[in-house]
Amino acid sequence: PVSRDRRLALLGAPVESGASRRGCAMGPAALRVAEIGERLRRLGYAVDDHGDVAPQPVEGLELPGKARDAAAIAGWARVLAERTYGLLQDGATPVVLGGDHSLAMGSVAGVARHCAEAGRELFVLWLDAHADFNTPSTSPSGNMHGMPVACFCGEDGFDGVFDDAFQARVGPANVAMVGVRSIDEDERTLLRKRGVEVVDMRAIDEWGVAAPMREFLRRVKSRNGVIHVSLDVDFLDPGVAPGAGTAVPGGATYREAHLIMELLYDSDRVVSADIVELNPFLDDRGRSAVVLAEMTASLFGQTILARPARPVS
Ligand code: EXY
Ligand code: MN
Ligand code: MN
Ligand code: MN
Repeated sequence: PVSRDRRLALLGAPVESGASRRGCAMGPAALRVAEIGERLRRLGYAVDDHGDVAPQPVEGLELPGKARDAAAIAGWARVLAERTYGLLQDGATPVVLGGDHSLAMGSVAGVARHCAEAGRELFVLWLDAHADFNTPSTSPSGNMHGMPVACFCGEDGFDGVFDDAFQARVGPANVAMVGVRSIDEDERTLLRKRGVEVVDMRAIDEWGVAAPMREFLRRVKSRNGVIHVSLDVDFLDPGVAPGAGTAVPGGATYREAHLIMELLYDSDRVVSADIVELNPFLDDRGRSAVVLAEMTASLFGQTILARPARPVS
């Protein structure tokens, strides 16, 4: 059985200027109303809610190309890198509550630094309708929530976001994207060039989620790696989770999403997570907040099925 004597650390990051629409700043509050902490405590974990972080003040950062509000986004990224790194160094499991997906520039930077220092290979599982692999020079919108993966994979165009302490990167081959169904042209070219694994919704419809997930987990295990899970609400079908600012039809079903979480829990290799892009202003009576809170509980061992979870072969 997978240990539950870990301490889980909730960290709110009410950032929204990376997104195209306002509203994600209310995400952490909505996830707390959905009892995300209490659900995890009921599973037996010690859960510390550290409240919401405040961004570092950053003056005059200009990124070449289109990157709206780059200085402010960098301010959030820097504080999140420091905090997630510190929590992992203290032996806790950070769960960052967003806020828009630009926050992952910071959370993953912190996890990557910890893993580099601990000599553990880091893999990132990106659950999203989008690849978030744009750079300031490829982005069609300049919205930085479409850029975090390119940033932590070390693509050009993000100089100055972090100081020297947080230069650790994730290799593009160590990123697996699941649920993708909306990619920009230049983004697609860059993804191919870098060899990022993209399990799009077509692949899920043909193979289901279990086969690609088992392959990913086998690779992680073969490298004795650890996993950072980044869950974007728009990974789910909008019918399941309407509270998304960049919703795309044809997303993961409720069960496909839960199965991914259950397989991740069985792997016992998840060291950190982001739960992002929830926009309560667009939600339907908190439905999406509850689904995300349930998904997080599944990620840490709550099974909604009768039989006990079987270990991944
Ligand atoms: N690819 C589009 C862009 O870069 O503007 C849309 C990105 C949406 C990103 C959301 C967080 O997943
Ligand atoms: Mn995203
Ligand atoms: Mn998305
Ligand atoms: Mn399907």
